[in-house]
Amino acid sequence: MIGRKYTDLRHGRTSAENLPSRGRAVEGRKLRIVVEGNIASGKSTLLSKLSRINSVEIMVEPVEEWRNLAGGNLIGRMYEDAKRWGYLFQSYVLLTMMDLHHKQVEAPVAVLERSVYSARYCFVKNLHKSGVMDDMEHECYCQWFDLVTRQSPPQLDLIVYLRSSPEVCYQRLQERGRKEEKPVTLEYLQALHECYEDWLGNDKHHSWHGNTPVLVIDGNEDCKLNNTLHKKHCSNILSHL
Ligand code: UDP
Ligand code: D5M
Ligand code: MG
Repeated sequence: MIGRKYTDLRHGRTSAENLPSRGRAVEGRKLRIVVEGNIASGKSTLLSKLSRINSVEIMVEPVEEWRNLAGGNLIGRMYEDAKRWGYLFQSYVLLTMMDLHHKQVEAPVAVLERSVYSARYCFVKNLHKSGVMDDMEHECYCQWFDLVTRQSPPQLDLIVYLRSSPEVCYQRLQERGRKEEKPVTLEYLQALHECYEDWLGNDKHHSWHGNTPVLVIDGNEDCKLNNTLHKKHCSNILSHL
């Protein structure tokens, strides 16, 4: 459990001096949380609320880098033709996300949007399962993944799974209106949802990553209709450290 003052979000800001000293939050040790969930489940929106806490620094997914690689829009190409660009995209996600995992931050708590693990256990798994990524590409990706994560293991102290239904995600995705995401179908979101459920839906602690605790949050509730919702989520997250 983290210090009481630290979790007090009434004023939207707390002090970095109130370092936690129990549980995973041992004084002096910086903590890393990853927020996971389907496309348009509400991760970035939740992160922007978490960023209002002084002791927290957020790191959003490097979508802008994926949009601009040597002048080309790699994520756009991946959505247009995943068979041609899927492997290259995943290899760039691995590179950019590993960079994010190992970025040094000043704040006691860093919150990342997604991780190399969801790339592998949800997106890549789905690409392979659906036959878009062939066996050789998959094998090569997995060998790279195993090598880099073994040599530089990402620190994970808590996984927050924002569980939103595929239907809710689809509606939010359309409202968000990113042009690259036009090809995204409800079926694709359903397939990813299944992968997320297989990966994080059942465990309270994740055995594959040193028993990292998994906190599941209902993402279907709409923060635009309930302005205290994020305060509740933020307190809940910090109380699990
Ligand atoms: N959104 C919403 N209600 C919520 C959370 C998010 O309407 O409770 C909207 C948000 O404004 C955005 C879209 O849903 O237009 C997707 O949210 P976000 O980008 O945070 O999702 P992510 O893809 O990062 O999970
Ligand atoms: O994720 C941002 C966008 O990036 C969204 O269109 C999904 C896509 N994305 C993120 N990671 C991957 C991987 N590993 N493979 C394929 N597509 C990916 P958002 O959830 O909207 O914040
Ligand atoms: Mg996002």
